Amino acid sequence: INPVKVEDLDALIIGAGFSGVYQLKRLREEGYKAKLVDSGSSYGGIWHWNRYPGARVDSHAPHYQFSDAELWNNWHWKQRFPAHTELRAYFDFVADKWDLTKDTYFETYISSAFWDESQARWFIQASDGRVFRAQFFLPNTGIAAKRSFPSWKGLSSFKGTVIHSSYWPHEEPDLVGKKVAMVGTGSTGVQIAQSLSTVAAELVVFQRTPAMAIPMKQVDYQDGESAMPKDAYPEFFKSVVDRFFGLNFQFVPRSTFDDDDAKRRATYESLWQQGDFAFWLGCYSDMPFNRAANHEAYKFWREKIRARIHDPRVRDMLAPEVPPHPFGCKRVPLENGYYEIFNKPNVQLVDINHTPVVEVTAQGLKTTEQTWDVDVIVLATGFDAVTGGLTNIDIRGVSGRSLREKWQQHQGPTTNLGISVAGFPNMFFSYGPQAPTAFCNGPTCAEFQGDWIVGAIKHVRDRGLRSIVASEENERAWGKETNNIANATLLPQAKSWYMGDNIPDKPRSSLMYFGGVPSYYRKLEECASNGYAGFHTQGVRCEEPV
Ligand code: NA7
Repeated sequence: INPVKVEDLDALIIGAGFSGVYQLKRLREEGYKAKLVDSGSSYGGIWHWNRYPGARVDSHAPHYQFSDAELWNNWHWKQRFPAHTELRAYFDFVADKWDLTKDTYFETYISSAFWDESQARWFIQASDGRVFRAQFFLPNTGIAAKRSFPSWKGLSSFKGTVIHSSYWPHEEPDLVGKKVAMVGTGSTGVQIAQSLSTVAAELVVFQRTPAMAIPMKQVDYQDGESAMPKDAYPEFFKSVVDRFFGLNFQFVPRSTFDDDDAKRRATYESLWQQGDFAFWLGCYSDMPFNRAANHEAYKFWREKIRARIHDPRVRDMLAPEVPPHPFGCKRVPLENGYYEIFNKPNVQLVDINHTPVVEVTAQGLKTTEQTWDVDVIVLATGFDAVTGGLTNIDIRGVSGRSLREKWQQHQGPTTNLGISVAGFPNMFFSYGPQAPTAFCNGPTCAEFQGDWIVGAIKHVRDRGLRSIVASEENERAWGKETNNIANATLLPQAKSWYMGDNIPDKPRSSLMYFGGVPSYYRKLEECASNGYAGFHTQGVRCEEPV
């Protein structure tokens, strides 16, 4: 290492999304020297990258923002579910208000990080050769930092354009009048298909598993209008950690079959009319656990969806009689007219579960049944979710042990409280594995996990300690608890990224803590108030490195 290039810091934070931005602000408030790096060129994290047509957040305003009054008093959302452009504008506004740019390095990709025990410092290397030496390493890489591509033969020989959803060109490609193949029907595919159906001459949607999407019910706000009076915001933001998903949904406090047919139907109908995630996250309390209860919800969903599709063959493909998995056990997309696009003459649906893609030719996609010649292939094929951003970096802890290898050996991620890994001192992440993460409103998790992380850092610094790290014992217990909770639900009955199923050879384990935000939040609080129980600290302040 060339010492000239080493920058000394208290903390190096990766990721200019909600988590990283919040940690930079908080650490600086506490007087620490921290820097934020991101491989992208603007703030927003996932919103920097996800700029495909139709990209918008599925968590509604006013939840999806920071709780700082200085921000929300001066920011007015234009829509209940803001688009990526508005979200990036919000991040720029935050960066300005919080004066973030002087401590941010964009276009800086961190390729490796190793813990030097003798100095009790992380050495963190960027791919351009720069090195940061920091006591604390905070990789907030998010859930979607590593793209997933199909392994089809011939993809590179395609003569047209291939675009992954999260690598959409900043110069918007002109798709007017083009023939477009779009692969994948998760939340991303649903949004892209809705948008492209209005511009492409032909849009062919390649579906492996039908999405069980529900109506978003977008709302446009007039100037200054908000879903809630702003004087209610302070109480509201305090209460988000008491909500299961950090969002304002509560399960119906009854079981599905406690209600007779008429009452159950009325309940479903009212949830459906609310739109948003109400029919998923606010449904009967046994829906995530009981197959019969779940199927009842599926039948209602199916009836609603089928009524919107004209062609009986397409109806069966999009909303089959036998569900491919229990309702809500894969991420439920929110849609705005998704099902109606399949009534349009320029949109076709191909079931690649029955007729798989065999190869990509110079002209397009070839399935076992037909060749589809197109100008553009859009891949909405997802991510090595939750863990991919971390395992992409060569992170080495005590005795040079690799995080990637540790998680491979353990057949899945290992953490204590979804925030720290045994053997990797002074390293914390927010919105990562074995935390509520995708089952928690992003800014909610970013704030309370961020506060906990800053608290742990202060604990170490104020006592003149060298380091803090999860204990192996607590890590095992947390892994067990996380997986036990998942196994008590129907979630493992779906092949989803929640369980690592979407990536070939990725070990199957629960990538998230499904016990809800309130319970998780209490556990973090208890741990901190008990002197970071379950974590080892090492005494004696390290000498300043020479
Ligand atoms: P998802 O939810 O992982 O969806 C990816 C979609 O792509 C899904 O329909 C997959 O089908 C399909 N897919 C993936 N690989 C292939 C291959 N090889 N062949 C055919 N089809 C494939 O990613 P999204 O980007 O939609 O959403 C990610 C999350 O970001 C989202 O849930 C939000 O939380 C934010 P499958 O269902 O596996 O059969």
